[in-house]
Amino acid sequence: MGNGSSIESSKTIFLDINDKEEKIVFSRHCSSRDIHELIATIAAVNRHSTISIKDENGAHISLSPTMPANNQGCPYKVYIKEPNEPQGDSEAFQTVLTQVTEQINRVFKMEELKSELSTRLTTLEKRLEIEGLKVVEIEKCKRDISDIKDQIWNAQKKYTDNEIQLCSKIDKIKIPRHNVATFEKYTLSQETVDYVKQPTFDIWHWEPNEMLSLLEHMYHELGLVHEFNMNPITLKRWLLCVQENYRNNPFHNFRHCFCVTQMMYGMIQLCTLWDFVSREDLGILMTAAVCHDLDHPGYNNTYQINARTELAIRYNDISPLENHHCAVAFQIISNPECNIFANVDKDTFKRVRAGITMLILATDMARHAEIMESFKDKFNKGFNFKNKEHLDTLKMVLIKCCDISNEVRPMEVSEPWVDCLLEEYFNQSDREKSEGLPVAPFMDREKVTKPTAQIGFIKFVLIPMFETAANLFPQIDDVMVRPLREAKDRYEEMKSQEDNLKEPGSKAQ
Ligand code: 0WF
Ligand code: ZN
Repeated sequence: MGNGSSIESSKTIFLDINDKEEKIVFSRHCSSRDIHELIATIAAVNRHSTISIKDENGAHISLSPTMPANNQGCPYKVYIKEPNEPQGDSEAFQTVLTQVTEQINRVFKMEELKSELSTRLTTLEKRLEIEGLKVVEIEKCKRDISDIKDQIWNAQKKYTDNEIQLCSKIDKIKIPRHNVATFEKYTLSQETVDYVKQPTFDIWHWEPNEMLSLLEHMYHELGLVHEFNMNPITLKRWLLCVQENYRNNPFHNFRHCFCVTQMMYGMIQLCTLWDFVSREDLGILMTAAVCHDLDHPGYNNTYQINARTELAIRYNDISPLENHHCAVAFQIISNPECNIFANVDKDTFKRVRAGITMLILATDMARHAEIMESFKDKFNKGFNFKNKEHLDTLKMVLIKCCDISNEVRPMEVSEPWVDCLLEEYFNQSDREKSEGLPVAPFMDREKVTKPTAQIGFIKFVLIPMFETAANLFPQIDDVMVRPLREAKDRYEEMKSQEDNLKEPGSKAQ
């Protein structure tokens, strides 16, 4: 994460692979499949091989990021069973056909089971809620509900574990391997509850589980769980699933999602937004923030389009990333176990879906000028909170502000983000160079420095945007625009120091 937290959250395991000791290091937040694939790569075997590991006593160790650490010289022994040997053409074809048929059947069975269980679950939940059952019946009912939920969860897990090859890669979402029981409930102190409302909140201080608890808290505190009649356990599962579907990029990762959502929560508090917009709109703003960069691959739209990636082709070069983030968001929601909007009526769901989609698509910086002009136009004509178009542009400006708001935060919090972003940018430009694609100067490690990257961005993008928002909510000026001006001054100072260190005559651009 740029401040050493990724080092603390990594784990080292020693393995005996084919009588050779190997050391593997992985993040505690990676999936079991990531570890499986890592071992398969080291052992140079097919990634679909069965891999099991045992300790020196022969006890099986589960292959997961929570596996117990061991020591050098005392490695876990790795046992690999490769898939069947290649067969003759017609035999191989028959095997593949059988496997595909089995998988199709499994998918249909799984869908049937999910649908049947969901219907039973809804009926039971309705009876519990409406009929006012006797205590004994209620307890039985609750046990049934819990059993059914476990069955759906396990069925869904088996389904994803089967790696259905029929779906293209981008159609698959990751379902968390661990259940909500492992999503520990942190008791948040009053101090934390107050602090998380501030843009000064130190977002680096928190472990992934703590961030999940903080997000959960925000949904409860804003009255969104009540407004959308959310099942609190579904909220937990949804958050876990969202976390699992952010990748470990240097910048576009789950901590960025947390940062943007925490800033949205902070702006809602700062502007007492509940006095101006509905709870439904608050839910749209928060949920769009949570989902806005889901499954970001770490390479921007320009790369996607120039490299003619699967995403660019799928979305015809039109905001491919943002369309993808949004599609993944609704793939997650389409899973009954993670559907935080399961209990709203059809019309509400339509409005919420349209609202979230509009906001995620608005985060494409290629649309920056268009959206800002549209908002300024409405403001100049007299902003009307009752007018849907006016409200839509305001919500778009708000999510845009939050998305790129790092420099509003105190320097100790904001600066590591620039390193993370430059790391991601440099990865991209290195790849573009190696693939013979055009490279943007602000991504080129030969051309850009921290202050040069930030000065123009703060001066021409951030300050004007936050000043525009401050026209409607003047409290933004002191709390957000002022730190931006201070950040710009700081980077200008940094740049003159850099310039002074350079050889005379080689003045920076
Ligand atoms: C590094 C700099 C930059 N600085 C930020 O604080 C920040 C926050 N979000 N983003 C940021 N980029 C981007 C992530 C994805 C989209 C926005 N970048 C901006 C670029 C170097 O330089 C400019 C400057 C002005 C206009 C366009 C690019
Ligand atoms: Zn973002």
